[in-house]
Amino acid sequence: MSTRPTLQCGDRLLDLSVPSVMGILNVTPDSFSDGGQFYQHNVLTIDSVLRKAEQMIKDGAKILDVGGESTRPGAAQVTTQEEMDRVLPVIEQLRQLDVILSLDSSDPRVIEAAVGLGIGLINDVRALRKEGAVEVAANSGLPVCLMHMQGDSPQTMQDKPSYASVVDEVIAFLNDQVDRCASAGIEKSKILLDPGFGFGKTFRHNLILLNRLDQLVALGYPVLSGSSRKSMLGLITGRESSQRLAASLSSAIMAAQKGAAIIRVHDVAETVDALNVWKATCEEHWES
Ligand code: 8Y7
Repeated sequence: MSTRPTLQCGDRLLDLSVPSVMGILNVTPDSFSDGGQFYQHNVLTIDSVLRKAEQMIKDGAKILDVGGESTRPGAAQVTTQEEMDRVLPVIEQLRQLDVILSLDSSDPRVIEAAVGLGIGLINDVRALRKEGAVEVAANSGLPVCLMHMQGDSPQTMQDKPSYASVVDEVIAFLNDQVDRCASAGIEKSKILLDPGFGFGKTFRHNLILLNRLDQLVALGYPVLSGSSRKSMLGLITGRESSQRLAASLSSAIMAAQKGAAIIRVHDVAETVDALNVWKATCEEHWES
């Protein structure tokens, strides 16, 4: 019997033998593309988040990524308390569902509190570079997704992205972060990597990174790819974020073909269908 590669995410196991879909749950009033969807008169309604989460699970999401900080370029900064007030009640409610909960946060105090509520994955766009974050992550024993971003913050990352070689620099950065995390006691088997589409990158940088995603995969860590509705797709198609579904599916398939393990998306049902078609054509999944 062959053993499938898996990743232990808290009390749940993620199958890494096929690409998994991570559904995006932004509990922010101001996020790119879907900000404010769970707010009524400026108040977060947990019930609407729960309904959306249940739908995403029905549609085939294996992971839900809960985030309370908008990383849209130029978005207002959030305080620790505000971020906690947004994400912790949601995590508490979603904890009962049959899905891996991922926390999208860079704040060690928010991460620590969410770990206490039973999340299964830490997803940090700042790759645990905030003071105290790597220690909290190491103590949790949970897997961590380390994302590349040029610069320290979404507020400034798009000022003037520049690289001699974007693929080499992203890989060098991520290798450095892996070493730093390993030194802090995070097992390498618990690390995932992400090129960070749109984070301190020009249109061309994003295209090169997607085209060369296999080079990141070749490092041997599961790779998370997040291009859903991003501006690179808007530049190619000339469409607004709400009209970028077809473009998002196309980039999701490309990422899967290049070996990505997790695809982070807004549109779960459609992405699961598209990936299933791709998967059916992969030799190891042919029905006899
Ligand atoms: C990514 C992400 C965002 C991504 C990972 C958006 C939180 C912007 N993008 N996390 N977060 N990778 N790991 O458009 O690409 O969803 S926020």
